[in-house]
Amino acid sequence: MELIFSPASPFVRKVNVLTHEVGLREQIKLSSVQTTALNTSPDARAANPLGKIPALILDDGRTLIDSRVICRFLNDLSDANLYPNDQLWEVLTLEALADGIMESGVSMVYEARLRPEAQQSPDWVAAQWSKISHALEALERRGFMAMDGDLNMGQLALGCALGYLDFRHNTRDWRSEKPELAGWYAAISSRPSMVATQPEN
Ligand SMILES: N[C@@H](CCC(=O)N[C@@H](CS)C(=O)NCC(=O)O)C(=O)O
Repeated sequence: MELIFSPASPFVRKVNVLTHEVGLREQIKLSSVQTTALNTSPDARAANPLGKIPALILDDGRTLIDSRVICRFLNDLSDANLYPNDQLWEVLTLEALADGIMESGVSMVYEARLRPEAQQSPDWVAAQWSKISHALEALERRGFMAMDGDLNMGQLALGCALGYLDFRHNTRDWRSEKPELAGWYAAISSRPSMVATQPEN
C-alpha cells in the first residue's frame, strides 16, 4: 500500500499513529507531497480529486481518501479493535471532534499563510479558534465517554489534534486553563506511536 502524505498534516498523523499501533507500518510505502488548498500537488490530485491528503493507494489499485475512512479500513485490515462495537458511536464522535479541531487549526494556518495580508480576516481566525476553544472546554469537562477506557481511534485522533495545536498554535497556550485535558494529553502523547510521528515541517 502507498500513503500519499505530508509529515506536517494532523490528518495524516492519525493514519501513521494507527499503523504504528496495529503493526502495519512496514506494509505501507510513504510518498511525501507538499500540497495546500492553493497549490495542489499533482500526486495528491492524482490520488484524490479533492487534492487532499491522506490518500491510501491499495495493492489492488483502489484508492481510499479521508483519514476517517483510511483509519477504519486499516483497523479492519489488521483485526485491531480501535473502533469497538460497544462504543462505536462514541469513538466516531470523539474522532469527528478531533478532526474538527484539526480542520479549524489548519484553516487558520491557511488564512495566515496562503492569503495576502490585506485579505486576511481576523474575524474568521477568531471564529475558527472559538470552535477549537469550545471543543477544548467540552473535553476539559470530560464530556466525551470515549476519552476513557481502552485505547481507541477517537483517543488517538484527539492526541493528533492537540499535537497539532502545539505544532502550529503554541502561542495560544491551550494548557493553561485546561489542566485535566493537559494531563490526558501528556499520557497519550507519551505512547511510542505518538512519539514516532511528531509533526515536522
Ligand atoms: N477530512 C480530510 C481532511 C484532509 C485535509 O484537509 N488535509 C489537508 C492537509 S492537513 C490537505 O490536504 N489540504 C490541501 C487542500 O485543502 O487542498 C481527512 O480527514 O483526511
